[in-house]
Amino acid sequence: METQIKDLRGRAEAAISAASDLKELDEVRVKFLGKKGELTGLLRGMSQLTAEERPLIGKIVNEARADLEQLLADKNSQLKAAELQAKLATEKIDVTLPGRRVHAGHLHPLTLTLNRVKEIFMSMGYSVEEGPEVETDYYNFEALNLPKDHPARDMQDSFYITEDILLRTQTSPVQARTMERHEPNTPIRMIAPGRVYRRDDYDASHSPMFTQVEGLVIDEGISFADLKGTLEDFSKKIFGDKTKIRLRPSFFPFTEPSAEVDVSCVMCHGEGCKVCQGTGWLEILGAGMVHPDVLKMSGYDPAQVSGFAFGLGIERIAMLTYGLDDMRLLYDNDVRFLKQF
Ligand code: 2U9
Repeated sequence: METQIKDLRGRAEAAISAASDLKELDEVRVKFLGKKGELTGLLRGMSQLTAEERPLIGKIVNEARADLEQLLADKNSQLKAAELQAKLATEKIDVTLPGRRVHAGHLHPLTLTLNRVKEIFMSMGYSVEEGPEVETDYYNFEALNLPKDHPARDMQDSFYITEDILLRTQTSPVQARTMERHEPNTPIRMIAPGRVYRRDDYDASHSPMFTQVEGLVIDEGISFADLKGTLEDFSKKIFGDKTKIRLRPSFFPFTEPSAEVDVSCVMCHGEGCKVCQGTGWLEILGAGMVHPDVLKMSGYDPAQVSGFAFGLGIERIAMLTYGLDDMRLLYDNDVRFLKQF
């Protein structure tokens, strides 16, 4: 029996050392040390031994089991370490690979243009006021000297919600509301930026919705010279120092006198080109002295104070500063266009 144990030990040791993975090693364990394994089988045969032989053989079997278990444990850790090593080799991280770019958005060209216009007027001490886009007929028309039957209402074909409520056609109602909020005859120096709505075509130069900035200055002794100086200053700041302005007589129901304001062409500086249609001038602003009746309507006294007002379209300024030939580019939200700003 001793030789049988020795032989079993030899085969088991060889099998353990030959095992190339954990599965194989476990098979070896079951074959030799398992419940139905060879060593257990040998133990069963001990019943045939004499009383003297039994403790001796028992000791040898136990030693063999302990040694083989130790060998199995050692081999087990060795194989586990090798498997981990192999896994690490395939999962290597290349820290030199370039990172994934995070695409951050940025402000829309219209917002950039509006921000620039706001900055210029804020630097001149203007406040920025806002108001509702859904307006009453009173603030949109009546308070601005456009009574119900006034033909000039047709100039701004409107989107009505009810007979008395409409989408504002200009930001002027914000000025009327601001005047009403003020103590009568106290100075105002404000701009009102925002979206306005008119029934219009949708093409390269028209849109039923666009962005306006209107301005209003009221104080004692405000004159047409203040208006002209302010708009000249603004034009130079937005289009460059060499920009000239030119005023032509015009008509608006809420201002008297009224003017259209042109700037020297931003492309050709007055030489005449495609953008200015050969004239050397671009129309960008409407302006005038606030009509006395408009002052009165909002609680101001035209005998004590006077004021000027102006209005411009942000889309037009954006198209001129960025050289765009189609206004719809500003509304399409095509990322290929937007990412250029
Ligand atoms: C009050 C008094 C006066 C606002 C003004 C204009 C002239 C004007 C248009 C130009 C092109 C807007 O973008 S545009 O369509 N605006 O020409 N707007 S004066 O006058 C006011 C407003 C409110 C109480």
